[in-house]
Amino acid sequence: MDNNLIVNIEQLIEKSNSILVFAHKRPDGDAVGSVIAFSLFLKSKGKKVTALLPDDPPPEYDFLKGFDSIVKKAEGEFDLYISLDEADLSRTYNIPDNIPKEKIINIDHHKSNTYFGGLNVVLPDYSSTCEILIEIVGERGNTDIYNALYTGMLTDTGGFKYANTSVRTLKHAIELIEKGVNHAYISQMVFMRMTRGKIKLLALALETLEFYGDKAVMTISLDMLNKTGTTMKDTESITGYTLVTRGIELGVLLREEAENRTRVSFRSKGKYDVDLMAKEFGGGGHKEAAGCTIDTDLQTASKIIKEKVIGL
Ligand SMILES: [Mn+2]
Repeated sequence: MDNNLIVNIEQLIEKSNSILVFAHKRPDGDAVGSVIAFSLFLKSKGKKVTALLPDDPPPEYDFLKGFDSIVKKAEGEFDLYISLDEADLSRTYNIPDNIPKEKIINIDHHKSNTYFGGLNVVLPDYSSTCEILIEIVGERGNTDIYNALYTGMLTDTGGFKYANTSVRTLKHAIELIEKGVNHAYISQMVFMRMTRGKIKLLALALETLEFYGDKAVMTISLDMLNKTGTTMKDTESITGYTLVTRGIELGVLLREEAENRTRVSFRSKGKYDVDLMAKEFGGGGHKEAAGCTIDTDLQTASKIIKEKVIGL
């Protein structure tokens, strides 16, 4: 990335004392990793930092140092606001109202980003926000910071499996491993530590899989969460299972968030642009991973998706 951008970020940080670092609702590994990494980085520079995620971060990231100091809500004024992995400020909540635009640094890799900051570092060809931060932090991190950055890059690329994994991404991964990141340990922490409840939830979810040509639909109801003693944050990584079947090009996961609110997540192997699909329902994301919320009950949402996306 352009070195001038890094210099501009540095200047804003140097001028500021209290800084709010935050990411989007329903945080994924990139949101958690980037918020943790950048807040640790700013703390190492002697700044007074508040790290915020508006919803509980998924438990698979609890091994990252700094996980326990993330807060859910922040009020009052800060000298500087750093938004990470958010296409738009509407993607988050629990942050102070009416933040002056010039006090916002917007660092993101969504191509739908609305450039809401005074300084915008929007790089859609980067795998993850963490990958952008790797270049900003450079040699000035420590193991805790590098672990968090590796985690975000690992999860946003599906373990370096998705098409967003570039040569640069892999070079950055090597760089972090050379700096002491234990990649096997992080993989185990992130991918091999499901709770028994979550495994049971996954089994129930797999039972609901329906196949329509090259498309697959999976459903998770509140009743299934209750039965397995799980919560919404346990469902984040289940979406990927909609796409693992041979011949399936589009995976859809419908999650009942409340009586009249259904979260719809889309995954694609590349044939379908799911960012466009999600946008039709007021959502968005990337070409191969996107989501939206439909304000209806699970059954109605399922009907809408089957008509408009599956073509039934
Ligand atoms: Mn991301």
